[in-house]
Amino acid sequence: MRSICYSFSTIFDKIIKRQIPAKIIYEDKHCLAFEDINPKAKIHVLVIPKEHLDRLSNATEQHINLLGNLMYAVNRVGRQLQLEGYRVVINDGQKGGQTVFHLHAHILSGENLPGFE
Ligand code: D5M
Repeated sequence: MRSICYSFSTIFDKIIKRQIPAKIIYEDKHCLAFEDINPKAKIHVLVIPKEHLDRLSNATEQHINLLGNLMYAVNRVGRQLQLEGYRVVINDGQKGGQTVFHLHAHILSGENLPGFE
């Protein structure tokens, strides 16, 4: 049987492999969380799955567990940092503001964030 080996080399894949440094604040079997290098709020953490998926809109049924594990890791980070509230943002695709093509959830907190009304 032929096995196909895809190589993924986004900056986040390199952080997972510890090839470049990051301020890692949380890790479990499926996910990693670290401080965003260019924070948009007092607290700005990125949560990523260890398995590569480039963007949310490319998720299929086979990624349901990955998506659940990602949201659960967001919950764990919120508890670990004792956040009183936070916003979770996922940018999808260039037109959605995504710049790093390894799925990630932004956790923004530490101040009163405006609502959408
Ligand atoms: O968000 C990509 C985010 O990734 C953006 O807020 C900057 C952040 N970033 C880029 N490189 C690094 C490293 N090396 N460490 C930590 N954070 C990083 P997007 O939703 O794709 O626009």
